[in-house]
Amino acid sequence: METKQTQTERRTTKIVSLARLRRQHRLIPWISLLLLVAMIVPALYTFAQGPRVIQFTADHDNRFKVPGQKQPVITVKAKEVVKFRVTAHKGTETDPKYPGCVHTFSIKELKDQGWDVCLKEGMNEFVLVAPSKPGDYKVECLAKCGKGHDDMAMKMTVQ
Ligand SMILES: [Cu+2]
Repeated sequence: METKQTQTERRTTKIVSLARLRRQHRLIPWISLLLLVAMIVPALYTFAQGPRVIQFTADHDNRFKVPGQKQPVITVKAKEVVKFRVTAHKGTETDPKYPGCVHTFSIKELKDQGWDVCLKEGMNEFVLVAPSKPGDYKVECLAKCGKGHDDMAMKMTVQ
């Protein structure tokens, strides 16, 4: 036979564990929210960063120049989205076949994928997607820009 005291104790324990359970349940929405934030923040961060920027110059002496490099080479990853920031300066001639362009930024075998960009005097910004096939590609200027035009080229390495 249970005493009145043990009955009360058991009832108290039940109430206490019920209260604990309710408290734990109250945490669930907060934990879910925290998890959601933990998932969204890195995604937003990646999105806000945007594509990698590659800068170079298509100069008045009809040469491509990459800062810090003697022989200009640009390196991208296969299928990478790249933002180009190109400063272009007019050479000794302009090509009537490319009106308004002081040079072009072209890769012959990738022309149909947008890799044929008219470079206007000053700052040019454009976004391109790197080819999926790794290897070395030849970047050329296709607008006859005067002395040195035939050698106006640089290498793009796709990794
Ligand atoms: Cu040229």
